[in-house]
Amino acid sequence: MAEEKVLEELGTVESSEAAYAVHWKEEDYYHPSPEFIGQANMTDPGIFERFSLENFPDCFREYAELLDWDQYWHTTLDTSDAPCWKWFVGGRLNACYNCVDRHLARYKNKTAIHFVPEPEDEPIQHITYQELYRRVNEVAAVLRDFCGLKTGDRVTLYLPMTPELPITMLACARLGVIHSVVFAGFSGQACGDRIWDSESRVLITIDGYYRNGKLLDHKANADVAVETASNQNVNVEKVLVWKRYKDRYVSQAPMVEGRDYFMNDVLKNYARATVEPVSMPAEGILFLMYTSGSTGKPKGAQHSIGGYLSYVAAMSKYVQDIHPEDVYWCMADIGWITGHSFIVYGPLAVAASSVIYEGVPTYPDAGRLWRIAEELDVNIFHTAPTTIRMLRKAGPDEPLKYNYKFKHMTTVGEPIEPEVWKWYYHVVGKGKAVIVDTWWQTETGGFLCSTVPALKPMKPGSAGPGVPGIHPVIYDDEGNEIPPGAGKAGNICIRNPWPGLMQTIWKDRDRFVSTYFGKYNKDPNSKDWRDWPYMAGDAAVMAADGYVRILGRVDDVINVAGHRLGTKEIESAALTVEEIAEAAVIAAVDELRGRIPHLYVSLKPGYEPSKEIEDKVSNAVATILGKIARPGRVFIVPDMPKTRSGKIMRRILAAISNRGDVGDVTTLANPDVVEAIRTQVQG
Ligand code: 6R9
Repeated sequence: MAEEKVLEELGTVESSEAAYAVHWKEEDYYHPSPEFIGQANMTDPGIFERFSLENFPDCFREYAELLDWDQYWHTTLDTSDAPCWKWFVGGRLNACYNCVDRHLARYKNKTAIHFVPEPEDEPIQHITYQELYRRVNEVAAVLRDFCGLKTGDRVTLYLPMTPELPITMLACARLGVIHSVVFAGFSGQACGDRIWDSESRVLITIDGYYRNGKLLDHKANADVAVETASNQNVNVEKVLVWKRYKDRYVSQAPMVEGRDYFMNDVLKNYARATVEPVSMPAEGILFLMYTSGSTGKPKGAQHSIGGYLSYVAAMSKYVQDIHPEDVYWCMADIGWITGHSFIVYGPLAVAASSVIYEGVPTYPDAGRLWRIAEELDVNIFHTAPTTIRMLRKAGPDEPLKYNYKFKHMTTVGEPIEPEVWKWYYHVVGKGKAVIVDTWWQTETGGFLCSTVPALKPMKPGSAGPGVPGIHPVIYDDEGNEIPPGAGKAGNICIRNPWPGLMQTIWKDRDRFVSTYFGKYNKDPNSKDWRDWPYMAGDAAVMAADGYVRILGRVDDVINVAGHRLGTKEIESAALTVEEIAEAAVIAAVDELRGRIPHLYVSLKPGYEPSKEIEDKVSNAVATILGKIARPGRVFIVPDMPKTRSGKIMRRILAAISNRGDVGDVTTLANPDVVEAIRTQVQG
């Protein structure tokens, strides 16, 4: 294991060379049961032929036809502004209509959302499609008539896992208002920076919510967000505050006169209001989703309406195999892309009954999830390796005590170790459910690599081949293809555009082009999509069968428990502490969370290392970026290992944290410090 982990690690942090050899044992295939195949949405092997590159781009009409259009498109793919691809040009539709209104004829009494509060004594809410329709319309009326929002405006939603979040998102989509959802676990400051970048005049939040047995005061964070934005000259005019309980306000933060309004009160004036869904161009903007990049500034991935919704609807139907009769539960947070695509837009577009759970998976005990699954008769389950590892540790035999029955399970967010995959398969899935390991990104809207479950066998630890319409390729640093089965890792790219790919980075086209296309584009003036492979930023290996195994990030983004954190963001936060001179963060392998940040800092002259300084640094990171970014360890070191040009060698620090080989250090400016740090860290 050690060798594989270290190789992965070097790739995760600072890859100087894309291609390196990888050694592991090929895993055996696992096959779907005849029972699963018999009921699956996609059983036609011809789909791969239909989505071959010869049929590109017209093949993607098949996905778009899953939606209801007000007007059909005249051009499937417009490449004139390469690589900002435009899909289904000329088409018009409304995303909210497709996720709600169109289901009323057949499913109005069917549950759209099962909301499970964390406190186990609070009743589960079952929101039907009819009720969802009514609530979304009322909120849309508030946004339009009370807030004055119109098509193209941005709104920041700083909301946790309660039904108010998807309801507010859908209300925005109904009006063509662009939502930017900020994960509720992020700090107020982080939210404020995102309000600032998106120039949102309205913030929608909630007074409080439950996590791990505690009622958290969220409005207090929202106030920090508004202040942070206004310090950067973006003034939030209105803050709409949902109440976790209709009859009481659970935050200590005062409501600001003339700025803050209780959504629940305002809504009373809009009871039973209806708002016509605005017919939007396919190329309109549905939402922004901020993700960490390699510089300090988070980037707003900008997703379209027609292309995005077509793509996620198809993925929910064919890869997740969701039927309207299923009860589908994705454990991700809606504040991340997985929640946008695979709790809200994809599942609702295919008329799913979707579970939203407020709390943490192991509260109050390791049986909680399985009790929920049993009670609601969940049959499709979707979570991340970090949660699977946590559940496996907390209650390895717990699932077997409950009488639920999954037909399908998903894993997403990080590479899953084959041992963990097998526990998921045998214990959580009881050996009956298929697993799809879906590799994709905030930027890509929906899945890139995964098996189509009735058509391809599973292989533990491998995501699978490209989904229909996605053609992955592995390049070395020089742009040569590494053939399948070569046993060498490289940069995974996608040869072709697809409708789910983001349109650009909000207000930063140059960054979009250089980050995702800069390395392998041969001619910046080309309008031919073949000249613009999309570079995902992950290192990967492709086996002879075309299955892809993802090794981790090649750029300096750390993936902690499935959440991406920019090294620069963490380091900048550490540098806000007065005593700190330099900071370097690396991804340390952690049994439970996959990766945790280890932060190495050096002090300004005149300061002595102390526990207080370590705590100060750790707290600064948690306050500025949120608890998720809190470093697992802070090491105060005498100096950073550096190249002669002064570049900090994070790779060496990663090798020390992970007890790997530091390699040749003789070319460093200060080779002696490596030994000193190793002794300090490893003892
Ligand atoms: C959907 C999501 C994207 C990064 C991605 C990769 C890692 C995601 C994975 C996976 C291995 C999988 N990643 N899914 N690695 N196997 N099935 O997670 O989006 O938050 O943008 O992260 O996550 O490194 O580049 P996002």
